[in-house]
Amino acid sequence: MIEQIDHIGIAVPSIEEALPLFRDILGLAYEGDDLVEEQGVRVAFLRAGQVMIELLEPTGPDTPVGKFLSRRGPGIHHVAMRTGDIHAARERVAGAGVRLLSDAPRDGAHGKLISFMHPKDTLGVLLELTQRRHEE
Ligand code: CMX
Repeated sequence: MIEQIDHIGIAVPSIEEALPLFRDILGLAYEGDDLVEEQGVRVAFLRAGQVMIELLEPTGPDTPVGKFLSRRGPGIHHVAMRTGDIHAARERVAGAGVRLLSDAPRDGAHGKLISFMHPKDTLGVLLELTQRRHEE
């Protein structure tokens, strides 16, 4: 059902201030940024082989990432699992009793479809299902 880890989301107060570590010191290729207004977050992608690092900067304090930062500070926010069929993946996890945080897949960065599972049902780790649009 899951093909690979798609990306690891890291919450940061400022993408601009986080970029020197990931891009300049670690040497990851910067692959652009995006504003996901629905989630209240600006994201920047850096390639680490087949997996992306997604830096997440909140657009305000009353957003999921803004609240995460104020409670915990910067750190790993979520792990995204890539699937070729997000609808089937949603049915499978929901059938196992894992709560999904939306009634249907939502639009994520770079035109992907995404769905989050509740971290209370996934061992404290916020897990995201993600499907690239062209695979629909
Ligand atoms: N990882 C693990 N646990 C998390 C978490 C995270 N990223 N975010 C919140 N939690 C935990 C909190 O620690 C808290 O636990 P306790 O009750 O034990 O203290 C609990 O979840 C509730 O946290 P909260 O701050 O009160 O936040 P809410 O209940 O309002 O929301 C959640 C929590 C997960 C439902 C919400 O953050 C959410 O909907 N997240 C999914 C959307 C999202 O994160 N979008 C940004 C990324 C966008 C993208 O990648 O495109």
